[in-house]
Amino acid sequence: MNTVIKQIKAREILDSRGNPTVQADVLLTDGTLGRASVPSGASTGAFEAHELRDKDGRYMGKGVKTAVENVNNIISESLCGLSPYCQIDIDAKMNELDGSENKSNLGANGILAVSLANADAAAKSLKLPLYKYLGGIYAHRLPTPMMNILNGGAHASNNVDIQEFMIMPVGACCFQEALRWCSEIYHTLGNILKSKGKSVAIGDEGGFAPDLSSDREAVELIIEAVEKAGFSMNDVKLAMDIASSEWYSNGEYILPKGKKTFTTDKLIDYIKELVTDYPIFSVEDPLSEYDWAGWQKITETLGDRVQLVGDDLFVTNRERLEKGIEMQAGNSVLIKINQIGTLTETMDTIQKAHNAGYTAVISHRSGETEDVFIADLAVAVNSGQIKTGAPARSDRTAKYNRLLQIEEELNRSAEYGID
Ligand code: 2PG
Ligand code: MG
Repeated sequence: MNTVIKQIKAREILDSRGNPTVQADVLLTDGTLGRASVPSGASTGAFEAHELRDKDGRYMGKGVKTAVENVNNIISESLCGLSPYCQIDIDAKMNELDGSENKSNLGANGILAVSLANADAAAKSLKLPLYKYLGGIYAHRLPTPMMNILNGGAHASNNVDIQEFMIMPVGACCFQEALRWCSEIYHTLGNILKSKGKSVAIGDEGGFAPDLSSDREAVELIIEAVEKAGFSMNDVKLAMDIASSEWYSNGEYILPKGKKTFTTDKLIDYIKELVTDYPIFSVEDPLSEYDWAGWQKITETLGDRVQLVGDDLFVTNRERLEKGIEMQAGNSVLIKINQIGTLTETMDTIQKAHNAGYTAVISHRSGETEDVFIADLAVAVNSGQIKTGAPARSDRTAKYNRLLQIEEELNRSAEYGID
């Protein structure tokens, strides 16, 4: 007898910030249970798929009971009886049921939970690890982590305006070594901050969140930590998420904490100085999701020297990415599954990026759960890069720990890093 979906059940659970989010179970007729939980952003892009929140008295309005009910009634009724192996059909069916441009009727949070739980169930029922089910025989590349070890912006209550300062252990031989390097650098940074009398409190993604005098101080502290931990800046590169959409208002960039204002040109000049002075490999959201002309300009100026990643700009959306490719805006896309809301559309955007010579960086959200789907996805599509926070806090380390398991399982066929 053919295996089909027998039952779908969603529930409201908590994410790493203590806010509600959706978890879904997909049960198959062969007894297999697939499960997935959905993350949630703080610095969300204006063009993301709609995260449905109840906006009532529960959980300060952040409850997701309506999204859960939509799964348990509308989605469940229409998907039960379908084959779990036809992911494209299942995702298309949910989009059809929703009927909106941005999944605002049923909620992208509910839809995504089912989409991912279905893939999990399908993989388990075929007795395949998820990365192999999603990626096939050529899924073998362990990603270079982009580890956010110093947090600012909307992810921390310190005075730092840039949201993320990250390290990338590009010179490590394998993922296991890369993870160790990052952990040693992270702890060394903590000790340096303590010795300078600075706070070692952490932000939403597990990185330290001290008050600092400038962005340069943040970068220099990290370089000091890398070198003190015994590594060279040839082997460990830096990355930043400027998250500048958060600053954009009426054509200007107004930094809320530093109370500075930049025009597009001045912000490009400033980023150019940082990239010239420090070993920075990647800059995410240097300009706003509305500033297409600025993106073209920065890509023309820096695109051959540095990876320019569109997060809020592209929101994992194929059409926005196509526009960027056409306009030569950026050279990389950040992939966040809940920005677009189904696995099919996520894979579609990744393929589009790769075909156009753009890199695709698989990413967590600042609000996460213990779900490790993105670790398997990163290997499945041979992305070469993953951004999933500091080597601290289980919501972040769960993904890194899953990558350790995958590397062990792939054994000699595993390759590490950016291709
Ligand atoms: C980002 C993310 C993840 P958020 O801007 O890249 O680091 O943050 O989930 O808050 O959008
Ligand atoms: Mg970002």
